[in-house]
Amino acid sequence: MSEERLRIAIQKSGRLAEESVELLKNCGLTISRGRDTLYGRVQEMPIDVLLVRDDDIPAFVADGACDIGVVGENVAEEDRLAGARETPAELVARLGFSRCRLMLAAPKEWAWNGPASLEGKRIATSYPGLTRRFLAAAKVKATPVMMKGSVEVAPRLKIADAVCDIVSTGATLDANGLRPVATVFESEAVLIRNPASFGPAKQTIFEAFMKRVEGVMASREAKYVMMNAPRSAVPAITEVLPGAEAPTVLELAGGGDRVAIHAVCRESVFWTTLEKLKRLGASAILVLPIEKMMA
Ligand code: PRT
Ligand code: ZN
Repeated sequence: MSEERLRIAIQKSGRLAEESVELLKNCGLTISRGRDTLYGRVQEMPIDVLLVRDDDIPAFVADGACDIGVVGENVAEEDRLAGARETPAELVARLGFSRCRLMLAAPKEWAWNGPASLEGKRIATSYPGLTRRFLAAAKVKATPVMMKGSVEVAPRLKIADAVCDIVSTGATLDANGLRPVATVFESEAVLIRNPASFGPAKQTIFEAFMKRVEGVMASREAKYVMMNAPRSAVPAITEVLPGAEAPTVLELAGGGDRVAIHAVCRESVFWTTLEKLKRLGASAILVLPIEKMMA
């Protein structure tokens, strides 16, 4: 009997590709690719990787060609709204990379008076579902015009009056005489899964994989913080440490009033946090990255 393997779809090349591979790498997984450029095999766990176009990922996952996939939430949500599938793929985790916004943008010369300015207009977009949902919520009647790419040129070509497109820095809109006027959807890379239940073997692989993904996500922001401080300041210091559980308090050699405090902070540690610690009497403060974490 052939060994059961979990199949994950990731983008072959593009804005998600590098960080998707990086995520697997941080999970301790290396992809070996033979001559087949579509298919990779993970050595460390029974996982196969399918390298495809991002637009195909929701369908592959929903239909079971793949068990899980990494895709932009914008693409996953648009697929869900299209309603073409009986049971669309399910979102299982937000991955914190490829952050962007789907935004409405209008010619710079327009006097923008809120979404009502779009009444009766044509809006070029690759995301008609998300655009329609926004317009319906804003009670505006406008027509999305589907375009697969180069959406930003539509107003100049008189194909549409405005656009609804992905924005990251805003440079593309600016270069085309457009300005962002409203956010329709905030997106980041997400992990999606097939909605059907996996068999027990696959479920075990999936859970082990997810434990690693969660570990990677948790350790990304997390820091190990160490300092010396007066024993009496321990409760106040614990309050200041962002997202820390009960810290470890250790005696310092030579005794005295001061102790060493060690804590794992699960949220970003900023300079302002260090300044607060200092004011509470802490000294020799060290903030270290955490490579791996498992609850
Ligand atoms: O070939 P394939 O079909 O796999 O890839 P693709 O070309 O369809 O997608 P790709 O690689 O461009 O984007 C994949 C995902 O990355 C998207 O679905 C988003 O979730 C996310 N993402 C993040 C972006 C951007 N940032 C982005 N800036 N997707 C597209 N853009 C485009 C946008 O469409 C516009 O043309 O970049 C331009 C705007 O960028 P700024 O920086 O000028 O604002
Ligand atoms: Zn695409």
